[in-house]
Amino acid sequence: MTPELLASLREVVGDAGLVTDPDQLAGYLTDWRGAYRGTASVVVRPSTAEEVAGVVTLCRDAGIALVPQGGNTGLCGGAVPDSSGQEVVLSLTRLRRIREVDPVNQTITVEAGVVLQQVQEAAAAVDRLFPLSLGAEASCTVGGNLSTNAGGTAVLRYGTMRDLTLGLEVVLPDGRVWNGLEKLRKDNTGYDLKHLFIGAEGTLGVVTAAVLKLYPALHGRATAWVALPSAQAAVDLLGVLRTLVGDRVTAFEAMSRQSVEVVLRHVAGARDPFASPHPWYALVELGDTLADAGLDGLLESALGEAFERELALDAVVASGSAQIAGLWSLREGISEAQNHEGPSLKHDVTVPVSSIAAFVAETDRALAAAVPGIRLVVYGHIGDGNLHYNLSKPVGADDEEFRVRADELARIVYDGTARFDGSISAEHGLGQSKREIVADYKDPVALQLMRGVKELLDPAGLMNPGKVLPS
Ligand code: FAD
Ligand code: 2HG
Ligand code: ZN
Repeated sequence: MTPELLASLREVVGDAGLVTDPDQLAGYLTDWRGAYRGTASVVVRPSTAEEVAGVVTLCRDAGIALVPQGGNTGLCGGAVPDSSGQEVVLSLTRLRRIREVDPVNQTITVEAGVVLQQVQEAAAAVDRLFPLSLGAEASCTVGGNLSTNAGGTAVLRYGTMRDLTLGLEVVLPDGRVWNGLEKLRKDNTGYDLKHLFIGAEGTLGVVTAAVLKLYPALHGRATAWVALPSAQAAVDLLGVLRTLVGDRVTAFEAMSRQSVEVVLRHVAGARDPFASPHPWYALVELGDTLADAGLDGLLESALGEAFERELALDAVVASGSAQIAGLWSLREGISEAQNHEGPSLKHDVTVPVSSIAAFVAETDRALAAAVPGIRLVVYGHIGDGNLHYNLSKPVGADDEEFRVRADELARIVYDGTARFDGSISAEHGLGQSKREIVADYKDPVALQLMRGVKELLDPAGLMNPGKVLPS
Protein backbone atom coordinates (compact mmCIF):
# COMPACT_ATOMS: atom_id res chain seq x y z
CA MET A 1 0.00 0.00 0.00
CA THR A 2 1.32 3.46 -0.89
CA PRO A 3 1.93 6.01 1.90
CA GLU A 4 -0.54 8.32 0.08
CA LEU A 5 -3.37 5.76 0.24
CA LEU A 6 -2.60 5.03 3.89
CA ALA A 7 -2.76 8.77 4.65
CA SER A 8 -6.10 9.09 2.82
CA LEU A 9 -7.53 6.12 4.72
CA ARG A 10 -6.35 7.72 7.97
CA GLU A 11 -8.22 10.89 7.04
CA VAL A 12 -11.44 8.89 6.68
CA VAL A 13 -11.23 6.64 9.76
CA GLY A 14 -8.79 8.45 12.07
CA ASP A 15 -5.93 6.85 14.03
CA ALA A 16 -8.32 4.59 15.96
CA GLY A 17 -9.54 3.12 12.70
CA LEU A 18 -6.20 1.88 11.36
CA VAL A 19 -4.18 -1.13 12.49
CA THR A 20 -0.67 -1.53 11.09
CA ASP A 21 1.26 -2.92 14.05
CA PRO A 22 2.23 -6.53 13.18
CA ASP A 23 1.36 -7.85 16.64
CA GLN A 24 -2.11 -6.30 16.49
CA LEU A 25 -2.62 -7.41 12.89
CA ALA A 26 -2.04 -11.08 13.67
CA GLY A 27 -5.52 -11.79 15.07
CA TYR A 28 -7.18 -10.53 11.88
CA LEU A 29 -5.08 -12.70 9.58
CA THR A 30 -6.10 -16.14 10.75
CA ASP A 31 -9.43 -17.73 11.59
CA TRP A 32 -10.70 -19.01 14.92
CA ARG A 33 -9.24 -22.51 14.44
CA GLY A 34 -5.99 -21.40 12.81
CA ALA A 35 -7.08 -23.42 9.76
CA TYR A 36 -6.62 -20.48 7.32
CA ARG A 37 -3.83 -17.89 7.34
CA GLY A 38 -3.27 -14.83 5.18
CA THR A 39 -1.22 -11.65 5.19
CA ALA A 40 -2.08 -7.95 5.07
CA SER A 41 -0.22 -4.83 6.11
CA VAL A 42 -3.33 -2.85 7.05
CA VAL A 43 -6.65 -3.46 8.79
CA VAL A 44 -9.16 -0.61 8.42
CA ARG A 45 -11.79 -0.22 11.14
CA PRO A 46 -14.41 2.40 10.19
CA SER A 47 -17.08 3.32 12.72
CA THR A 48 -19.95 4.55 10.50
CA ALA A 49 -21.52 3.58 7.17
CA GLU A 50 -20.20 6.85 5.71
CA GLU A 51 -16.68 5.91 6.74
CA VAL A 52 -17.15 2.46 5.17
CA ALA A 53 -18.22 4.17 1.93
CA GLY A 54 -15.14 6.42 2.10
CA VAL A 55 -12.82 3.42 2.55
CA VAL A 56 -14.47 1.43 -0.24
CA THR A 57 -14.22 4.39 -2.64
CA LEU A 58 -10.52 5.00 -1.89
CA CYS A 59 -9.66 1.30 -2.32
CA ARG A 60 -11.72 1.03 -5.51
CA ASP A 61 -9.85 4.00 -7.02
CA ALA A 62 -6.52 2.41 -6.04
CA GLY A 63 -7.52 -1.07 -7.27
CA ILE A 64 -7.05 -2.55 -3.79
CA ALA A 65 -9.16 -5.57 -2.78
CA LEU A 66 -11.09 -5.57 0.50
CA VAL A 67 -11.85 -8.50 2.81
CA PRO A 68 -14.82 -7.70 5.08
CA GLN A 69 -14.54 -9.18 8.56
CA GLY A 70 -16.89 -9.31 11.53
CA GLY A 71 -16.23 -11.48 14.59
CA ASN A 72 -13.93 -13.76 12.56
CA THR A 73 -15.72 -16.89 13.81
CA GLY A 74 -16.55 -18.18 10.31
CA LEU A 75 -15.58 -21.76 9.53
CA CYS A 76 -14.79 -21.56 5.79
CA GLY A 77 -11.97 -18.99 5.71
CA GLY A 78 -14.24 -16.32 4.19
CA ALA A 79 -12.96 -13.48 6.37
CA VAL A 80 -9.25 -14.29 6.00
CA PRO A 81 -7.16 -12.43 3.37
CA ASP A 82 -5.01 -14.24 0.80
CA SER A 83 -1.23 -14.59 1.09
CA SER A 84 -0.34 -11.78 -1.37
CA GLY A 85 -0.14 -9.12 1.33
CA GLN A 86 -1.97 -6.78 -1.09
CA GLU A 87 -5.50 -7.13 0.34
CA VAL A 88 -6.90 -4.86 3.05
CA VAL A 89 -8.99 -6.32 5.85
CA LEU A 90 -12.11 -4.22 6.49
CA SER A 91 -13.19 -4.90 10.06
CA LEU A 92 -16.78 -3.88 10.83
CA THR A 93 -16.65 -4.36 14.60
CA ARG A 94 -16.75 -0.61 15.36
CA LEU A 95 -20.17 -0.29 13.71
CA ARG A 96 -21.85 -1.28 16.95
CA ARG A 97 -24.89 0.93 17.45
CA ILE A 98 -28.33 -0.46 18.09
CA ARG A 99 -30.21 2.18 16.11
CA GLU A 100 -33.77 1.30 17.13
CA VAL A 101 -35.84 -1.28 18.98
CA ASP A 102 -39.53 -1.28 18.00
CA PRO A 103 -41.43 -3.83 20.11
CA VAL A 104 -44.77 -2.95 18.47
CA ASN A 105 -43.51 -3.57 14.93
CA GLN A 106 -41.42 -6.41 16.39
CA THR A 107 -38.19 -5.18 14.79
CA ILE A 108 -34.72 -4.15 15.80
CA THR A 109 -32.37 -2.04 13.66
CA VAL A 110 -28.70 -2.72 14.31
CA GLU A 111 -25.34 -1.98 12.78
CA ALA A 112 -23.21 -4.74 11.27
CA GLY A 113 -20.65 -4.95 14.07
CA VAL A 114 -23.17 -5.54 16.85
CA VAL A 115 -22.48 -8.91 18.47
CA LEU A 116 -25.32 -11.44 18.16
CA GLN A 117 -25.66 -11.83 21.93
CA GLN A 118 -26.21 -8.07 22.28
CA VAL A 119 -29.12 -8.28 19.83
CA GLN A 120 -30.62 -11.11 21.87
CA GLU A 121 -30.19 -9.06 25.07
CA ALA A 122 -31.70 -5.89 23.55
CA ALA A 123 -34.73 -7.91 22.43
CA ALA A 124 -35.11 -9.53 25.86
CA ALA A 125 -35.08 -6.08 27.49
CA VAL A 126 -38.42 -5.32 25.77
CA ASP A 127 -39.85 -8.81 26.36
CA ARG A 128 -39.12 -9.93 22.82
CA LEU A 129 -36.98 -12.68 21.31
CA PHE A 130 -34.35 -12.49 18.62
CA PRO A 131 -34.18 -16.22 17.93
CA LEU A 132 -30.89 -16.72 16.05
CA SER A 133 -28.70 -18.75 18.40
CA LEU A 134 -25.34 -20.41 17.85
CA GLY A 135 -22.22 -21.46 19.71
CA ALA A 136 -20.23 -18.38 18.68
CA GLU A 137 -22.98 -15.90 19.65
CA ALA A 138 -20.79 -14.09 22.20
CA SER A 139 -18.39 -12.97 19.44
CA CYS A 140 -19.97 -13.31 15.98
CA THR A 141 -21.54 -10.16 14.50
CA VAL A 142 -24.78 -9.37 12.73
CA GLY A 143 -22.83 -8.54 9.55
CA GLY A 144 -21.18 -11.97 9.61
CA ASN A 145 -24.49 -13.68 10.42
CA LEU A 146 -26.11 -11.98 7.44
CA SER A 147 -23.21 -12.61 5.09
CA THR A 148 -23.10 -16.34 5.93
CA ASN A 149 -26.90 -16.64 6.26
CA ALA A 150 -26.21 -18.21 9.66
CA GLY A 151 -28.40 -20.99 11.03
CA GLY A 152 -27.81 -22.49 14.45
CA THR A 153 -30.18 -24.18 16.86
CA ALA A 154 -33.50 -22.35 16.41
CA VAL A 155 -33.92 -22.61 12.64
CA LEU A 156 -36.49 -25.40 12.81
CA ARG A 157 -38.91 -22.98 14.45
CA TYR A 158 -37.83 -19.49 13.32
CA GLY A 159 -35.75 -19.95 10.16
CA THR A 160 -32.27 -18.81 9.13
CA MET A 161 -30.83 -15.30 9.24
CA ARG A 162 -32.38 -14.77 5.79
CA ASP A 163 -35.83 -15.47 7.21
CA LEU A 164 -35.17 -13.09 10.11
CA THR A 165 -34.21 -10.08 7.98
CA LEU A 166 -36.52 -7.32 6.74
CA GLY A 167 -34.08 -4.68 5.50
CA LEU A 168 -30.42 -3.93 4.84
CA GLU A 169 -28.06 -1.02 4.41
CA VAL A 170 -25.15 -1.91 2.12
CA VAL A 171 -22.09 -0.10 0.83
CA LEU A 172 -21.74 -1.25 -2.78
CA PRO A 173 -18.35 -2.01 -4.38
CA ASP A 174 -18.47 1.36 -6.20
CA GLY A 175 -18.87 3.24 -2.91
CA ARG A 176 -22.61 4.04 -3.19
CA VAL A 177 -24.75 3.39 -0.09
CA TRP A 178 -27.95 1.41 -0.73
CA ASN A 179 -30.49 2.32 1.94
CA GLY A 180 -32.78 -0.68 2.09
CA LEU A 181 -33.51 -0.44 5.82
CA GLU A 182 -37.20 -1.32 5.53
CA LYS A 183 -39.25 -2.30 8.56
CA LEU A 184 -41.98 -3.79 6.36
CA ARG A 185 -43.28 -7.34 6.24
CA LYS A 186 -44.92 -6.64 2.90
CA ASP A 187 -43.34 -4.78 -0.02
CA ASN A 188 -43.83 -6.10 -3.54
CA THR A 189 -42.17 -3.30 -5.48
CA GLY A 190 -39.93 -5.47 -7.63
CA TYR A 191 -36.83 -7.55 -6.95
CA ASP A 192 -36.08 -8.17 -3.29
CA LEU A 193 -32.46 -7.03 -3.39
CA LYS A 194 -31.57 -7.81 0.22
CA HIS A 195 -31.45 -11.50 -0.62
CA LEU A 196 -28.49 -10.93 -2.95
CA PHE A 197 -26.34 -9.72 -0.08
CA ILE A 198 -27.51 -12.27 2.50
CA GLY A 199 -25.22 -15.29 2.21
CA ALA A 200 -22.89 -13.48 -0.25
CA GLU A 201 -19.96 -13.73 2.20
CA GLY A 202 -18.83 -10.19 1.48
CA THR A 203 -18.37 -10.73 -2.26
CA LEU A 204 -21.04 -8.25 -3.40
CA GLY A 205 -20.77 -5.38 -0.92
CA VAL A 206 -20.37 -4.45 2.71
CA VAL A 207 -23.41 -4.78 4.97
CA THR A 208 -23.45 -1.85 7.39
CA ALA A 209 -26.85 -2.25 9.11
CA ALA A 210 -29.99 -4.40 9.13
CA VAL A 211 -33.60 -4.48 10.29
CA LEU A 212 -34.25 -7.82 11.99
CA LYS A 213 -37.48 -9.51 13.07
CA LEU A 214 -38.38 -9.99 16.72
CA TYR A 215 -40.79 -12.51 18.22
CA PRO A 216 -42.65 -12.78 21.55
CA ALA A 217 -40.25 -13.77 24.34
CA LEU A 218 -40.38 -17.35 25.57
CA HIS A 219 -40.92 -17.71 29.31
CA GLY A 220 -41.52 -21.46 29.56
CA ARG A 221 -38.74 -23.90 28.73
CA ALA A 222 -38.27 -27.66 29.04
CA THR A 223 -35.12 -29.51 28.03
CA ALA A 224 -34.32 -33.19 27.70
CA TRP A 225 -31.30 -35.31 26.79
CA VAL A 226 -32.40 -38.53 25.13
CA ALA A 227 -30.40 -41.67 24.32
CA LEU A 228 -31.30 -43.23 20.98
CA PRO A 229 -30.53 -46.47 19.14
CA SER A 230 -29.93 -44.83 15.74
CA ALA A 231 -30.13 -41.71 13.58
CA GLN A 232 -33.47 -43.02 12.30
CA ALA A 233 -34.79 -42.98 15.87
CA ALA A 234 -33.77 -39.32 16.14
CA VAL A 235 -35.84 -38.46 13.06
CA ASP A 236 -38.78 -40.50 14.35
CA LEU A 237 -38.58 -38.83 17.78
CA LEU A 238 -38.72 -35.44 16.09
CA GLY A 239 -41.86 -36.61 14.28
CA VAL A 240 -43.48 -37.69 17.57
CA LEU A 241 -42.67 -34.34 19.16
CA ARG A 242 -43.98 -32.33 16.24
CA THR A 243 -47.23 -34.26 16.22
CA LEU A 244 -47.76 -33.88 19.97
CA VAL A 245 -46.44 -30.40 20.77
CA GLY A 246 -46.26 -28.70 17.36
CA ASP A 247 -44.31 -25.46 17.14
CA ARG A 248 -43.26 -25.61 20.76
CA VAL A 249 -40.21 -27.60 19.60
CA THR A 250 -37.57 -24.83 19.64
CA ALA A 251 -34.47 -27.02 19.29
CA PHE A 252 -33.75 -30.55 18.20
CA GLU A 253 -30.06 -31.36 18.05
CA ALA A 254 -28.72 -34.86 17.39
CA MET A 255 -25.24 -36.27 18.08
CA SER A 256 -23.39 -39.51 17.42
CA ARG A 257 -21.71 -41.15 20.43
CA GLN A 258 -18.28 -40.16 19.11
CA SER A 259 -19.34 -36.50 19.15
CA VAL A 260 -20.21 -36.73 22.83
CA GLU A 261 -17.01 -38.61 23.60
CA VAL A 262 -14.78 -35.75 22.41
CA VAL A 263 -16.62 -33.41 24.78
CA LEU A 264 -16.35 -35.81 27.72
CA ARG A 265 -12.63 -36.07 27.06
CA HIS A 266 -11.79 -32.39 26.58
CA VAL A 267 -14.37 -30.13 28.25
CA ALA A 268 -13.77 -29.53 31.95
CA GLY A 269 -16.76 -30.59 34.06
CA ALA A 270 -18.55 -32.41 31.21
CA ARG A 271 -20.47 -35.42 32.49
CA ASP A 272 -22.33 -38.20 30.67
CA PRO A 273 -25.95 -38.05 31.92
CA PHE A 274 -26.21 -41.85 31.53
CA ALA A 275 -24.22 -44.70 33.08
CA SER A 276 -23.56 -46.47 29.78
CA PRO A 277 -22.89 -45.25 26.23
CA HIS A 278 -25.58 -45.18 23.51
CA PRO A 279 -25.24 -44.90 19.69
CA TRP A 280 -26.99 -41.54 19.28
CA TYR A 281 -28.39 -38.73 21.43
CA ALA A 282 -30.87 -35.90 20.99
CA LEU A 283 -31.05 -32.63 22.87
CA VAL A 284 -34.65 -31.52 22.77
CA GLU A 285 -36.03 -28.19 23.87
CA LEU A 286 -39.59 -26.91 24.04
CA GLY A 287 -40.49 -23.25 24.51
CA ASP A 288 -43.68 -21.30 25.13
CA THR A 289 -44.60 -17.68 25.76
CA LEU A 290 -46.34 -18.76 28.99
CA ALA A 291 -44.20 -19.59 32.02
CA ASP A 292 -46.81 -22.09 33.23
CA ALA A 293 -47.52 -23.87 29.95
CA GLY A 294 -46.80 -27.28 31.49
CA LEU A 295 -43.92 -28.00 29.15
CA ASP A 296 -42.21 -30.57 31.40
CA GLY A 297 -45.44 -32.60 31.40
CA LEU A 298 -45.79 -32.33 27.63
CA LEU A 299 -42.20 -33.37 27.13
CA GLU A 300 -42.55 -36.31 29.50
CA SER A 301 -45.66 -37.61 27.75
CA ALA A 302 -43.96 -37.29 24.33
CA LEU A 303 -40.96 -39.17 25.68
CA GLY A 304 -43.35 -41.80 27.13
CA GLU A 305 -44.64 -42.41 23.62
CA ALA A 306 -41.06 -42.57 22.31
CA PHE A 307 -40.20 -45.27 24.88
CA GLU A 308 -43.29 -47.25 23.93
CA ARG A 309 -42.26 -47.13 20.27
CA GLU A 310 -38.69 -48.11 21.24
CA LEU A 311 -37.29 -44.88 19.82
CA ALA A 312 -35.74 -43.79 23.12
CA LEU A 313 -33.41 -45.93 25.25
CA ASP A 314 -33.05 -43.53 28.17
CA ALA A 315 -33.91 -39.90 28.89
CA VAL A 316 -33.37 -37.15 31.40
CA VAL A 317 -35.60 -34.07 31.66
CA ALA A 318 -33.53 -31.20 33.07
CA SER A 319 -34.65 -29.60 36.29
CA GLY A 320 -33.29 -26.10 36.71
CA SER A 321 -31.06 -23.81 34.72
CA ALA A 322 -27.74 -25.37 35.84
CA GLN A 323 -28.75 -28.76 34.49
CA ILE A 324 -30.06 -27.19 31.27
CA ALA A 325 -26.72 -25.40 30.82
CA GLY A 326 -24.86 -28.67 31.47
CA LEU A 327 -26.80 -30.47 28.75
CA TRP A 328 -26.29 -27.64 26.26
CA SER A 329 -22.56 -27.59 26.97
CA LEU A 330 -22.38 -31.26 25.94
CA ARG A 331 -23.77 -30.19 22.58
CA GLU A 332 -22.12 -26.78 22.11
CA GLY A 333 -18.74 -28.08 23.26
CA ILE A 334 -18.31 -30.49 20.32
CA SER A 335 -16.85 -28.03 17.80
CA GLU A 336 -14.09 -26.80 20.12
CA ALA A 337 -13.42 -30.20 21.70
CA GLN A 338 -12.85 -31.88 18.34
CA ASN A 339 -9.90 -29.54 17.68
CA HIS A 340 -7.99 -31.44 20.39
CA GLU A 341 -8.19 -34.68 18.44
CA GLY A 342 -5.95 -33.66 15.53
CA PRO A 343 -7.31 -32.40 12.20
CA SER A 344 -11.08 -31.94 12.19
CA LEU A 345 -12.28 -32.48 8.62
CA LYS A 346 -15.50 -30.48 8.51
CA HIS A 347 -18.46 -31.12 6.22
CA ASP A 348 -21.46 -28.90 6.90
CA VAL A 349 -24.12 -30.57 4.78
CA THR A 350 -27.87 -30.79 4.48
CA VAL A 351 -30.31 -33.36 3.10
CA PRO A 352 -34.08 -33.58 3.45
CA VAL A 353 -34.95 -34.64 7.01
CA SER A 354 -36.68 -37.72 5.59
CA SER A 355 -33.35 -38.88 4.07
CA ILE A 356 -31.11 -38.28 7.09
CA ALA A 357 -31.02 -41.86 8.37
CA ALA A 358 -30.29 -43.49 5.00
CA PHE A 359 -27.68 -40.83 4.23
CA VAL A 360 -25.92 -41.40 7.57
CA ALA A 361 -25.96 -45.19 7.24
CA GLU A 362 -24.53 -45.12 3.71
CA THR A 363 -21.93 -42.43 4.41
CA ASP A 364 -20.75 -43.93 7.71
CA ARG A 365 -20.26 -47.26 5.94
CA ALA A 366 -18.26 -45.74 3.06
CA LEU A 367 -16.05 -43.69 5.39
CA ALA A 368 -15.32 -46.65 7.68
CA ALA A 369 -14.35 -48.72 4.65
CA ALA A 370 -12.00 -45.97 3.42
CA VAL A 371 -10.32 -45.39 6.79
CA PRO A 372 -10.83 -48.21 9.29
CA GLY A 373 -11.16 -46.74 12.80
CA ILE A 374 -12.11 -43.25 11.53
CA ARG A 375 -14.08 -41.32 14.15
CA LEU A 376 -17.44 -40.05 12.92
CA VAL A 377 -18.12 -36.86 14.85
CA VAL A 378 -21.53 -36.42 13.23
CA TYR A 379 -23.93 -34.00 14.85
CA GLY A 380 -26.11 -31.05 14.14
CA HIS A 381 -29.43 -29.41 13.63
CA ILE A 382 -31.30 -32.40 12.27
CA GLY A 383 -34.65 -30.67 12.49
CA ASP A 384 -33.30 -28.73 9.48
CA GLY A 385 -31.69 -31.79 7.86
CA ASN A 386 -28.31 -30.20 8.70
CA LEU A 387 -25.46 -32.41 9.87
CA HIS A 388 -21.88 -31.46 10.65
CA TYR A 389 -20.33 -34.61 9.20
CA ASN A 390 -16.99 -34.04 10.86
CA LEU A 391 -14.19 -36.58 10.86
CA SER A 392 -11.31 -37.26 13.24
CA LYS A 393 -8.39 -39.58 12.63
CA PRO A 394 -8.37 -43.08 14.14
CA VAL A 395 -6.94 -43.06 17.68
CA GLY A 396 -3.14 -43.02 17.51
CA ALA A 397 -3.00 -42.32 13.74
CA ASP A 398 -0.67 -39.71 12.26
CA ASP A 399 -2.15 -36.20 11.73
CA GLU A 400 -0.56 -35.63 8.35
CA GLU A 401 -1.45 -39.06 6.96
CA PHE A 402 -5.07 -38.30 7.82
CA ARG A 403 -5.02 -34.71 6.56
CA VAL A 404 -3.75 -35.66 3.09
CA ARG A 405 -6.87 -37.74 2.60
CA ALA A 406 -9.16 -34.75 3.21
CA ASP A 407 -10.25 -34.33 -0.42
CA GLU A 408 -10.95 -38.03 -0.92
CA LEU A 409 -13.05 -38.18 2.28
CA ALA A 410 -14.89 -34.96 1.39
CA ARG A 411 -15.87 -36.56 -1.93
CA ILE A 412 -17.41 -39.49 -0.07
CA VAL A 413 -19.52 -37.16 2.08
CA TYR A 414 -20.49 -34.80 -0.75
CA ASP A 415 -21.28 -37.56 -3.26
CA GLY A 416 -23.61 -39.02 -0.64
CA THR A 417 -25.15 -35.59 -0.06
CA ALA A 418 -25.77 -35.26 -3.81
CA ARG A 419 -27.33 -38.72 -4.05
CA PHE A 420 -29.88 -37.63 -1.44
CA ASP A 421 -30.60 -34.26 -3.14
CA GLY A 422 -28.74 -32.30 -0.50
CA SER A 423 -26.30 -29.38 -0.41
CA ILE A 424 -22.57 -29.32 0.39
CA SER A 425 -23.04 -26.19 2.50
CA ALA A 426 -25.95 -25.88 4.90
CA GLU A 427 -25.11 -22.90 7.10
CA HIS A 428 -21.37 -22.08 7.08
CA GLY A 429 -21.05 -20.92 3.46
CA LEU A 430 -18.37 -21.64 0.85
CA GLY A 431 -15.66 -19.11 1.75
CA GLN A 432 -12.34 -20.34 0.41
CA SER A 433 -12.77 -23.93 1.60
CA LYS A 434 -15.53 -25.00 -0.82
CA ARG A 435 -15.24 -22.45 -3.59
CA GLU A 436 -13.73 -24.88 -6.12
CA ILE A 437 -15.57 -28.06 -5.20
CA VAL A 438 -18.98 -26.37 -5.37
CA ALA A 439 -18.62 -26.35 -9.17
CA ASP A 440 -19.02 -30.15 -9.12
CA TYR A 441 -22.23 -30.09 -7.11
CA LYS A 442 -24.15 -26.93 -8.05
CA ASP A 443 -26.29 -26.45 -11.12
CA PRO A 444 -24.13 -24.84 -13.85
CA VAL A 445 -26.84 -22.38 -14.80
CA ALA A 446 -27.04 -21.21 -11.18
CA LEU A 447 -23.27 -20.67 -11.19
CA GLN A 448 -23.51 -18.66 -14.45
CA LEU A 449 -26.19 -16.44 -12.89
CA MET A 450 -24.03 -15.97 -9.78
CA ARG A 451 -21.10 -14.88 -11.95
CA GLY A 452 -23.42 -12.44 -13.78
CA VAL A 453 -24.51 -10.86 -10.50
CA LYS A 454 -20.89 -10.56 -9.36
CA GLU A 455 -19.91 -8.94 -12.67
CA LEU A 456 -22.79 -6.46 -12.41
CA LEU A 457 -22.07 -5.33 -8.85
CA ASP A 458 -18.30 -5.79 -8.64
CA PRO A 459 -16.85 -5.71 -12.18
CA ALA A 460 -13.33 -5.05 -10.88
CA GLY A 461 -13.53 -8.07 -8.54
CA LEU A 462 -12.31 -6.12 -5.50
CA MET A 463 -14.87 -7.39 -2.97
CA ASN A 464 -13.49 -10.42 -1.12
CA PRO A 465 -11.84 -12.05 -4.15
CA GLY A 466 -11.06 -15.75 -4.02
CA LYS A 467 -14.20 -16.56 -2.04
CA VAL A 468 -17.50 -18.26 -2.99
CA LEU A 469 -17.18 -18.29 -6.81
CA PRO A 470 -15.06 -21.02 -8.42
CA SER A 471 -11.92 -19.67 -10.12
P1 FAD B 1 -16.79 -13.53 10.01
O1 FAD B 1 -16.21 -14.84 10.32
O2 FAD B 1 -15.99 -12.34 10.38
O3 FAD B 1 -17.11 -13.44 8.44
C1 FAD B 1 -17.86 -14.45 7.80
C2 FAD B 1 -18.09 -14.05 6.32
O4 FAD B 1 -18.92 -12.89 6.26
C3 FAD B 1 -16.80 -13.67 5.59
O5 FAD B 1 -16.92 -14.07 4.24
C4 FAD B 1 -16.76 -12.15 5.67
O6 FAD B 1 -16.04 -11.58 4.59
C5 FAD B 1 -18.24 -11.80 5.62
N1 FAD B 1 -18.62 -10.60 6.37
C6 FAD B 1 -18.51 -10.39 7.70
N2 FAD B 1 -19.06 -9.19 8.02
C7 FAD B 1 -19.50 -8.64 6.86
C8 FAD B 1 -20.17 -7.44 6.53
N3 FAD B 1 -20.51 -6.54 7.47
N4 FAD B 1 -20.48 -7.21 5.23
C9 FAD B 1 -20.17 -8.11 4.27
N5 FAD B 1 -19.54 -9.27 4.52
C10 FAD B 1 -19.22 -9.53 5.81
N6 FAD B 1 -22.62 -20.90 12.16
C11 FAD B 1 -23.89 -21.28 11.99
O7 FAD B 1 -24.52 -20.91 10.99
N7 FAD B 1 -24.53 -22.08 12.91
C12 FAD B 1 -23.91 -22.51 14.02
O8 FAD B 1 -24.50 -23.24 14.81
C13 FAD B 1 -22.57 -22.10 14.25
N8 FAD B 1 -21.93 -22.47 15.37
C14 FAD B 1 -20.63 -22.08 15.54
C15 FAD B 1 -19.98 -22.48 16.72
C16 FAD B 1 -18.66 -22.11 16.92
C17 FAD B 1 -17.97 -22.55 18.18
C18 FAD B 1 -17.97 -21.33 15.94
C19 FAD B 1 -16.55 -20.89 16.15
C20 FAD B 1 -18.62 -20.93 14.80
C21 FAD B 1 -19.95 -21.31 14.58
N9 FAD B 1 -20.64 -20.92 13.43
C22 FAD B 1 -21.94 -21.30 13.25
C23 FAD B 1 -19.95 -20.18 12.38
C24 FAD B 1 -19.92 -18.63 12.55
O9 FAD B 1 -20.09 -18.26 13.89
C25 FAD B 1 -20.98 -17.98 11.67
O10 FAD B 1 -20.65 -18.22 10.31
C26 FAD B 1 -21.16 -16.49 11.89
O11 FAD B 1 -22.31 -16.08 11.19
C27 FAD B 1 -19.97 -15.67 11.43
O12 FAD B 1 -20.06 -14.36 11.95
P2 FAD B 1 -18.76 -13.46 12.12
O13 FAD B 1 -19.18 -12.10 12.55
O14 FAD B 1 -17.76 -14.12 12.97
O15 FAD B 1 -18.26 -13.39 10.60
C1 2HG C 1 -22.32 -26.15 15.43
O1 2HG C 1 -23.47 -26.44 15.11
C2 2HG C 1 -21.54 -25.25 14.53
O2 2HG C 1 -21.80 -26.50 16.51
C3 2HG C 1 -20.08 -25.63 14.34
O3 2HG C 1 -22.18 -25.03 13.32
C4 2HG C 1 -19.91 -26.91 13.58
O4 2HG C 1 -17.56 -26.87 14.05
C5 2HG C 1 -18.46 -27.30 13.33
O5 2HG C 1 -18.24 -28.06 12.38
ZN1 ZN D 1 -24.14 -25.82 13.22
